[in-house]
Amino acid sequence: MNWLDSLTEAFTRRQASHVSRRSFLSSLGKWAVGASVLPVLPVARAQNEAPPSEADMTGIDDPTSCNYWRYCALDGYICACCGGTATSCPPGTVTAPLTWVGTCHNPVDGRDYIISYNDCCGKGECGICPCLRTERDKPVYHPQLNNDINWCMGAGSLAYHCTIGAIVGLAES
Ligand code: ABN
Repeated sequence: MNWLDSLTEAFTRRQASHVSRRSFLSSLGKWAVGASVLPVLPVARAQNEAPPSEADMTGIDDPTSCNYWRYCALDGYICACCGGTATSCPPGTVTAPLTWVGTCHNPVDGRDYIISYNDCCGKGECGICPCLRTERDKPVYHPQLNNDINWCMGAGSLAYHCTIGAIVGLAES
């Protein structure tokens, strides 16, 4: 281990003679800030979620259940419980023209579909059938792929009521 001691000593002496105290402290500070910020940087954590287990499959074909296959990235109240359907807003609400999209697996035909999640707006929160699923949900800096946004901003009224899940098309792999 003598060689390591010598090497470390030589390196330390060299640094001491070439680097001022101020610049050493400044570098140390930058490293400390960098190391503390790195773990809190936003990352997409939802990408590798496991598929639902056998026990979770109840309701996978029921549009009023949060387990319905089309709702794999739905965050909100299910419109089918609020006087609408899986694809249409309840009477008295307006379908938001801006949406976010997800890709859900249909277990019946084994294919993946692109789903448009439209918020229904113009009435207060429905409050029935809350649902939060996050398959392939992306951080908010990919807004079109993030579900935690009130998309009523494009609908004339910011009042959020519920969310539908309409098939846009097949997701080609
Ligand atoms: N897109 C559903 C939603 C609405 C309001 C607030 C958060 C999420």
